[in-house]
Amino acid sequence: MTQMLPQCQNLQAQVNSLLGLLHQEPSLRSLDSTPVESSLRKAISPTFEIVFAGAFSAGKSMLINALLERELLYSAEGHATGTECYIAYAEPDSERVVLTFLSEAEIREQAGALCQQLESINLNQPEVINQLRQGCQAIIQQEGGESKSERAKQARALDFLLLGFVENRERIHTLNNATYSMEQFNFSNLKEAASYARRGSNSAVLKRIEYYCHHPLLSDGNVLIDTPGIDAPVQKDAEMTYRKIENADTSAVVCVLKPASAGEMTKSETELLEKMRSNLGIRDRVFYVFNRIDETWYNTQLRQRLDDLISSQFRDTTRVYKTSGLLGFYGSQIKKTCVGDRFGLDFVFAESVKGTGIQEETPQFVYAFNNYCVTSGKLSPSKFRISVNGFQTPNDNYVRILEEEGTPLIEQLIEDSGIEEFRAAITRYLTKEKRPQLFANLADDQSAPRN
Ligand SMILES: Nc1nc2c(ncn2[C@@H]2O[C@H](COP(=O)(O)OP(=O)(O)O)[C@@H](O)[C@H]2O)c(=O)[nH]1
Ligand SMILES: [Mg+2]
Repeated sequence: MTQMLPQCQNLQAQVNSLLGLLHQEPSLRSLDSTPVESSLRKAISPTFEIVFAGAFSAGKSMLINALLERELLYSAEGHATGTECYIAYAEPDSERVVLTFLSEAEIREQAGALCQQLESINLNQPEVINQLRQGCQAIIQQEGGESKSERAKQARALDFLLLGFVENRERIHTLNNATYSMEQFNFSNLKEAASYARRGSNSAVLKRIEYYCHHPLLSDGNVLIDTPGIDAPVQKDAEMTYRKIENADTSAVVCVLKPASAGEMTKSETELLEKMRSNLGIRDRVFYVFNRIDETWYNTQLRQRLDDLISSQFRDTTRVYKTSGLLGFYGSQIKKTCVGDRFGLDFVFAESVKGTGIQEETPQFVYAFNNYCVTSGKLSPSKFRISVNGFQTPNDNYVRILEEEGTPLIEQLIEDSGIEEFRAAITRYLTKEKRPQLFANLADDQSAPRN
């Protein structure tokens, strides 16, 4: 934690005793002390909210996991949720989670937004819900898969919403947003809570999750906020993201963009950028992150298009970063592994290598890692001599390469992921710009003449 100036160490006690004196003096008793009290609160425990915004699947959740070097948020292709995730600081022995559910009324409203005929649905009739869910599944089939069309996506979202309601029935209140601690769920750590929340049906009925977790990036009051995609299937969820971005209390906006993977901006990304650029207050606090940068290492055309985009449309900002959340996150995880657990295949990736019995499956990261080693052009041949053998499985190649090259290779991978550079930039901005600004504003507020 940053050290306070010595004269500020007992700020609370000093201010309180001044306020006490003020109240004793009859002629001053009528002065309103609430502004002083609220400034005091901000001065003693300031919070700096960093909002992550972007299109669905840009890699927001993976990027946050990479920054925090742990698997907190669910990251997967084709997973769109309306849950807002707050991640704030905790001491190592007091990590915890708070889950807040949608109310039944909000669930009904969302069902209505996804399918107009459902505006007055009674959610407490199991046969009706069953029929609706069957209808959703039929639509997904007709469309040829859940991500094949807008209609299929909405059917998928509605199906999750209904299932989530049924499965969490006793936790959902009619009008209130019920909150639960992890003890009430019998979760013994953040990971268990995260894996509950990652189920599509649970996340569909969760309004908000607060994780209190231990990481230096979060100390000093920094809070990371993962928002629903700006192209979320439920319009209201997308609007919530815009409200957060515009909120004057937001300290930084991290705009996670997809063109490194898609080649160009989507309509909703362009809209997001236009909104931010037209608002002076926001413009000054935006970080642009082109995530999934690894995909441009293997595709000259993608790389060229991204470079053109950055030099034509991002000339007026110095806050442009290129990251691979995927490589950064797994890099941080395999740093803690060794040959004995086959560099994570036996535990970090245990779930994704289970496979069908005869041959292990290959985790997404192992493919990405092997490609990085031989075709990314990132590794200097004088430092690393790496080959991928055709006669070995991808997993065997992966273990052999790491055994041969060890830590220097992992460190190079993490460096190339751009995550550390981005984390350092955010930290610098918060400590060197935002924190002093907050205190300057507080001082201004207090010295401004009031009437
Ligand atoms: N190649 C690559 N894939 C990524 C990267 N970051 C995320 N992904 C993948 O993109 C998909 C969506 O990521 P997610 O974090 O869920 O995106 P979100 O919807 O913005 O939260 C997942 O399958 C990730 O594994 C990256 O840097 N490189
Ligand atoms: Mg996400």
